[in-house]
Amino acid sequence: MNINARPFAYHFELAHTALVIIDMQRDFIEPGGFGETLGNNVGLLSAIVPACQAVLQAWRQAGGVVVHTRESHQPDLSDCPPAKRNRGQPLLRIGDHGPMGRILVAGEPGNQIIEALAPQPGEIVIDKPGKGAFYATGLQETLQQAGISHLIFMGVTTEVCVQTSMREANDRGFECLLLEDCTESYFAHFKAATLEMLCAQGGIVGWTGQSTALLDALQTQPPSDPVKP
Ligand code: TIU
Repeated sequence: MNINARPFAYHFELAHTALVIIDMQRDFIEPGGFGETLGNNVGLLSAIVPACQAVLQAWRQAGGVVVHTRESHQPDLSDCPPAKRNRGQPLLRIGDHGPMGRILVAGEPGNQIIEALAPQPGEIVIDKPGKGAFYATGLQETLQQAGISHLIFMGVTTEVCVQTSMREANDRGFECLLLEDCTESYFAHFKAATLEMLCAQGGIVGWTGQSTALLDALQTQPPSDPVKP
């Protein structure tokens, strides 16, 4: 399939492409979680949920591989370096008790992916202690075993976990597309700058494009059996 994108058309084959949804968790999108403790207006991020839902539904219908990530730490915080926990002056630190449970800790209510984008059985779920989806996870091996060479990204936040993950993926040889209307930041100018820099210099990190272009391409694709991860 070919879809319109920046800096030029993005080509992918469904059987070798995964939809990667970065950190669409209550901790970043709802009040009382990690994003808000850092001083951010978390209300800004929910605007992308309908577009993400439309892509996820179409991708599932087409039978494509889906990867969900969660930024999360073990309850004993053994995977949270002090440099991360002690940074800045948040209202609550990672591991502290908040209104949605312990901040950014695996298994807590706030650490779950929002209901609208909840993983389905058979989809890959990656708990990651860093901002990038490849650091200290088995994601690279999982994708290689599934024959995946292309990644289509959605999620939050554009300039932190999404950009870090896309850069890690690009360095590992994956061909990456970021859906512009399916990613969001707490800072509009950071989102705009990130989109611009990722696809500059002939696609130095990868491609960016609109979800409608992907949806149109998927509609012309005959339904297939789900691709097994
Ligand atoms: N603070 C911020 O913008 N983002 C994060 O801490 N994590 C993610 O982007 N997921």
